[in-house]
Amino acid sequence: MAAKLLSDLASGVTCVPSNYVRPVHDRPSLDQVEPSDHSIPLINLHGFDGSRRHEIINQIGLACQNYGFFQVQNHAIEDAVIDNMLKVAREFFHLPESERLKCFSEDPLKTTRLSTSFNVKTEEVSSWRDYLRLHCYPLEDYMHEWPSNPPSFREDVAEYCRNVKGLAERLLEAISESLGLEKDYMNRALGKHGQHMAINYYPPCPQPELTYGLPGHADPNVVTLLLQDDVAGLQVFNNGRWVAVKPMPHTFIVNIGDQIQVVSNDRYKSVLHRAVVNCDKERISIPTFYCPSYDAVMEPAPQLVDDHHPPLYRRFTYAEFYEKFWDRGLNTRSSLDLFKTTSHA
Ligand SMILES: O=C(O)CCC(=O)C(=O)O
Repeated sequence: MAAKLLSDLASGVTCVPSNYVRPVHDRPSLDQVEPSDHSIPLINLHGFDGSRRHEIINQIGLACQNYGFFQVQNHAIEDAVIDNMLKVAREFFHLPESERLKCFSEDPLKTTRLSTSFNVKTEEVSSWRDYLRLHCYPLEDYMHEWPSNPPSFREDVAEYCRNVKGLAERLLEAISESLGLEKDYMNRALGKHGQHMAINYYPPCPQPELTYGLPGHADPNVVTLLLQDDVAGLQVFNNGRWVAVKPMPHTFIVNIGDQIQVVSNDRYKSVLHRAVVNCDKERISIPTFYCPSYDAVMEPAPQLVDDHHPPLYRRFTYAEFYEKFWDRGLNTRSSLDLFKTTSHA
C-alpha cells in the first residue's frame, strides 16, 4: 500500500517524487533569499502591563504596518511549557506509522486530524509537509479527540494552548490600541473566539530547490503565533523579496492575518510567508491560529472608516471566509479579494 504520509515515504527516496515538483516559475529560488539576522522586528514584552505599555504598543503598531510580522520575547510563557510542546510534537511524529495513522483524515472539517501537504483533495502539486491539526478552544470540547499517545500529549498541549491563548489576547489588545481602537475591540469582534493549531512536520528533503514545505500564503485568521524548533525554514515576503527568519529559542513569531487586515480597513496587511525545506534536518513548526468563532461577523471597524477611507470589505461571517480559504488552496492571490466592496474589487 502506498504511504499516506510524507514522513513514511521521504526516508526511502533519493529524488523528489514528481507530484511534489513545482513548475519552474514557482520554485523557492533559495539563492535569492535574503539571509538576515534582523529580518523582522523583535519586541520585548517585558513591562507590557506597566511602564512600557505605550512604547510596546507603538512598536507593535509599526511592525504591523511595515512587516505584518514581528517576534516576541519576555512574553511570560515559561520555557518548560514551550520545551514540552516541542518535545511531545517530535515524539508524536516519531511514533510508528500505524499509531500516527489513527488520526489520519483528508476531511478539512474534522476538528482533530493528521494529514499531509495542504488540501490533498484540491491541490495540483503537493507540499513537503505532514501536519496534525487540532482545534483547541474551548479545550474541554476538543481535548478528548486528541492523540492519547505519547501519554503526556493531551496535558502538555493543553497547557501550551492555555498559555498561548493568554498571549494572543494581550497581543490583540495591543493591536487594537495601536489602531486607536478600544483595547477590547478585537477580542469583542471575535465572537466566542476560536483557537486552532497545526503541528507541522517537514522531513528532510533530497531536492529542496524543487518543492516547498508550504508555498507562499497569507493566514485567513486574526493573528498567528508560531513556535519553531532550531531549524530554519520560515521566510517572509518583505519589500519585494523573501527574507529568512532565523530561529531564536523560546521566541514566538507573530503575524497578523486576513481578519486584522479587514478590521483595520487595510492599515495593516496580512503578509505572504512560506516554509522551505532542507536536505539534512527534519523541522517542526507549531502555528497557533487565533480566530473569530465561525458565526462572528467581520467588517472594517467603523472608527477606521470615513470619507477618505471608505470601507474596503463587505460584512461577512468567518465561516464564509474560512470555507473559501480551504477550497481555494494556498494561492498567492488572497481570499480577501473575494470579500472586497464592489468598488474596490
Ligand atoms: O513552518 C512554518 O514556519 C510556517 C508554517 C505556516 O505558515 C502555516 O502552517 O500556515
